[in-house]
Amino acid sequence: MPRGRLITIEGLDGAGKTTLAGGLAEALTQRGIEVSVLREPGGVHVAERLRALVTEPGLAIGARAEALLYAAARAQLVEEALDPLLHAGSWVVLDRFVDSSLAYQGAGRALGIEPVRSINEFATSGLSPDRTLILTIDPPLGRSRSRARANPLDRLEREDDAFFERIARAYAELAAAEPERIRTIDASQGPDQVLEAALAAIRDLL
Ligand code: Z5A
Repeated sequence: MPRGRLITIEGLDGAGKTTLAGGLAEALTQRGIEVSVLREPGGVHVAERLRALVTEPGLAIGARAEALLYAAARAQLVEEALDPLLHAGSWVVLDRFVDSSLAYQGAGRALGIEPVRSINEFATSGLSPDRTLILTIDPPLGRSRSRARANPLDRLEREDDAFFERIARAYAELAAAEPERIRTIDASQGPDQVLEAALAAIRDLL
């Protein structure tokens, strides 16, 4: 049984990651590929509990504790869902993964990319995506899309513009450093164009 493929989707809030994950899974299913869609933080029971904790608006959580909470949720997801699915030959479309921690905690919280990378190496036992699609969007456009939804803003969504600008810059640097794994897609386009660009970016894996 060949190992499945891990496709991760990254980008700022409101970039359209969840929308793309659904569209991509549908397109892969139509091609006869078995695919699961999961999200971070979350995807399995313990990680969903950690998600509720780490996104709760009223909590004061230090930057290091925040990075470790995201890494703990990820460790559980890898052990309980990602490894078994990939070993069983299933593809996984994952809404956020390690690059989110590098960008949000490493750059946004200014903990540094390398320390955050190292706790995540431990959390994931070095699991790396076969392809990562970063949806690029101007922070104000992403914010306006997020705010158009009925949900109240979570703990991180309440941060200022400079926080999100640091994250956008970090994503651009990560993409430049690993062009084979990471492809960027202009997320200011409509959902159909974004899906088309995503399919083009994973064509070599199909
Ligand atoms: N976080 C972190 O700090 N460190 C980590 O390691 C991880 C996460 C894993 C929760 O993540 C928070 O955790 C997040 C980052 C942090 N907080 N912040 N800030 P999340 O992924 O659950 O939250 P999110 O990024 O805020 O998700 P989101 O707002 O749902 O955004 P999205 O998935 O990218 O967008 P969407 O839900 O697909 O679309 C948003 C709206 O735009 C919706 O109305 C769509 O219909 C619309 N949309 C989507 N695509 C388009 C296009 N192409 N054109 C026009 N309109 C569109």
